[in-house]
Amino acid sequence: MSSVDLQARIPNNVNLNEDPVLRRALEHWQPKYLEWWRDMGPSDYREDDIYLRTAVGVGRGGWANFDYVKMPDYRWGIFLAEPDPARVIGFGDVVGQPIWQVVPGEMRNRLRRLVVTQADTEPASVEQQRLLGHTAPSLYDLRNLFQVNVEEGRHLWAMVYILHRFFGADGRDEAEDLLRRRSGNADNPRILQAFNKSVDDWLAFFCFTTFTDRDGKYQLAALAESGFDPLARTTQFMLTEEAHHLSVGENGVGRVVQRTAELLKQGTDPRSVGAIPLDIIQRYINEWVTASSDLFGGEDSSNAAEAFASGLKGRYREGDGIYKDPRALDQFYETEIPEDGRLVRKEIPLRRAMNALLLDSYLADVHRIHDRWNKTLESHGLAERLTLPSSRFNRQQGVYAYQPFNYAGQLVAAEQAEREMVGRFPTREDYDYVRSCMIKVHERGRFANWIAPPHQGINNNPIDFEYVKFH
Ligand code: BYC
Repeated sequence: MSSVDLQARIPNNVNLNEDPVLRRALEHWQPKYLEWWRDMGPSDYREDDIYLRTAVGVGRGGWANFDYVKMPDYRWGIFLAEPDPARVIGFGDVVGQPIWQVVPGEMRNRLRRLVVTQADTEPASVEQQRLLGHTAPSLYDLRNLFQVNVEEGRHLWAMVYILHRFFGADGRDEAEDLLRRRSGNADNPRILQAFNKSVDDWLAFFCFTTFTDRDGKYQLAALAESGFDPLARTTQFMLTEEAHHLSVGENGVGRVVQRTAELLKQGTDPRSVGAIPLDIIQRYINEWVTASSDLFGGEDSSNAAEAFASGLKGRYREGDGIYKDPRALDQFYETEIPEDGRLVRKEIPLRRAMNALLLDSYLADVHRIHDRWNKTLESHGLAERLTLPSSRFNRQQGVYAYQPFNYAGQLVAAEQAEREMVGRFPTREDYDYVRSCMIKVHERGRFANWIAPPHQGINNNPIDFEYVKFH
């Protein structure tokens, strides 16, 4: 059991006090992080007391503490899941070999790239969401936004620890760059496309936390299988926090759907009362599910094959022993790929299809959520249903990128494909309308008219709990 030091300047369970060089390096990075948080973290609300959970350990059942905290005083710490002394590498060419506590030299560059890509998404999301506090539909939602934000900040710390501890001067340079790139900046953007998109309203935020954070869940789960044990353990613990972010998204969109369904059932046009019509919700879903699918990279990828072969990144739930061959050799992933204007059946060697496999697991999860939202429509006696586009539609990465697919995933003529795009994504008017609905609500237990209250509060508190105390 590693001991947890909560009194240290940087709370941690990685024995920072026994490694003064590392501790000093991280303490040197800390004020730069705080400066970034001040400039790029949530705008305003600095003096307010937010009812937040803070990670204080990694033990089962008791890892977090809930209390009022001013966000700049949040205790961002470094926590790795408990080591498993029996663990061996579970996949790839190195299956069955001991896990590594340091980075094998030949894997350094590949691993650094994976860690930096993961790390970069964390501050990016905070930057994307920085203005949303001004239009929160309730205290409950305002608190959830800030909870997500501070924990994405902690996830940045989790990755920066790995960079500082295992990648020397290169890692320290990368950690600095993580605070320099900016979401949406033309000259110095974030690495992955979806993290440069704007998230200017709460429907976009809920779609982001449903679809983009969910990519985080699957990527972290794949890294949690890593033969590089510190990365596996840090991502395992990140997943514990991530679950809440996903529920904020899934329930958030669900509550918007519910409110719209209630209005439609009583014969009220949502637009007449500042709520959000289903067709706009549908267009937001189309936008975010397609952009988030691109985050899995190409379906046929030599990068992914090498990361798998070398034991750096496994499949979803690899450690549960659900795959028949942990080496993934002599097997193929069957798919259809466009060639010369038609779809051709193709067998991709399984190792090269690791991104496709992860995307499939992700999309199965997305379909489950979408079914749940449709159940809400059904239970209100409505005939309308939300849909999900084919995973080939509107892709910018991988084998389907920029190919003329319709919404259902059929290859069509270029002009028809262009026509298919019309009406599928939010228009300027949609964004303007949704933004016009975003009126902040600060009274306890009250919710904006475009969203239903949640079923329960946070940490067994009532829904009308004072989740934010303003000063
Ligand atoms: N945008 O071989 P390919 C989260 C690049 S979210 C831009 O097809 P690969 C979170 C790729 O880098 C989870 N570039 O795919 C959520 C490569 O470039 P190079 C984040 C892209 O490399 C919400 C080239 O295209 N974690 O945690 O196997 C809030 C060919 O790539 C994109 C990770 O992503 C793109 N969408 O896979 C907060 C895990 N896609 O090498 C947090 C770590 C691909 O030719 N990252 N490219 O210059 C990875 O595992 C991999 O880097 C990727 C890409 C899955 C992203």
